[in-house]
Amino acid sequence: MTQQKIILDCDPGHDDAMAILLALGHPDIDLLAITTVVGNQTLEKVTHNARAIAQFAGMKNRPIAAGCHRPLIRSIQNAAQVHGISGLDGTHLPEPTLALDNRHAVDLIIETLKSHPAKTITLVPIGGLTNIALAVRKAPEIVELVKEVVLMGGGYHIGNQSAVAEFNIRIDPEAAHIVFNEKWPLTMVGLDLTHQAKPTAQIMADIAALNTPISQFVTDSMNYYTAGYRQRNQATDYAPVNDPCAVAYVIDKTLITTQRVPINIELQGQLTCGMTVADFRHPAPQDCHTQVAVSLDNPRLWQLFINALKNLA
Ligand SMILES: [Ca+2]
Repeated sequence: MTQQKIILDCDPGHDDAMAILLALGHPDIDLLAITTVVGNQTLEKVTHNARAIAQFAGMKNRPIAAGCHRPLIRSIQNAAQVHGISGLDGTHLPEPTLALDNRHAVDLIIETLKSHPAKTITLVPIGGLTNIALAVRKAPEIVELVKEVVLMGGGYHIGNQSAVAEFNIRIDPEAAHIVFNEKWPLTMVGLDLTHQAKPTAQIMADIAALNTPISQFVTDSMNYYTAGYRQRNQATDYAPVNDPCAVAYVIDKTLITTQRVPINIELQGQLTCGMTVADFRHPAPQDCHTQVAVSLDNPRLWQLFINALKNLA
């Protein structure tokens, strides 16, 4: 099977870290570059975290570049209530020595796309869309070069940052508007899908049983992430993980069912700003370039993830 080449644009973040582990550990993914963007925490913190997790997982000879330190227009909103002051609270990673690429993330994305054959690289944004929006404004020709965009963000019936808006879209809705309106094939892996991605106690036990430094990191991450989730939701199960679902879809498209539907981003609404408005009223038009992720084979997602952790051990 040919490897899928991806660029992962992220803001680690506990679930971003798990997405990086899945991308590095799965043999079907060729992770060409990691780029970072302000989101769950400041650009400085998420870039530090990306370097730390990539080094911890043994990434070599692949660039990591920092991108935008704030959204296009709006002021910065972080997710410290979910990911803590560091962005990875509750975990213990060694201080990274991995060098940061000296290019801006936007330039690294453009140059990487231009240095590979057209339509061989999938963009996987799992944070706010600021870097991707600026890349396509700076170099509009990348629309034709990208194989597809598979992003974690949004939700067609649900929000988390507000009643109807998801965090990654809500923090930079103008950037999301740009990205969703370019004519590249785009899959929105939103909250409707990712809320199905909850590990069971048995899955968490299977991860712990790997008994490696990386499995310990995942256990610490999930314990921290789940404690906040249980408190906020008065729940007793494990927190769902968002970002790994986008990587999993690139690895195996049979894990997730999708529906083609036009999607646009609300920019004006006092109550609805950042909503990913999906129009399900009619069959999708022939030229519809967007689709939403609908249902997940959750046991297979976790099997994929555990296998990736084994490969990294
Ligand atoms: Ca993220």
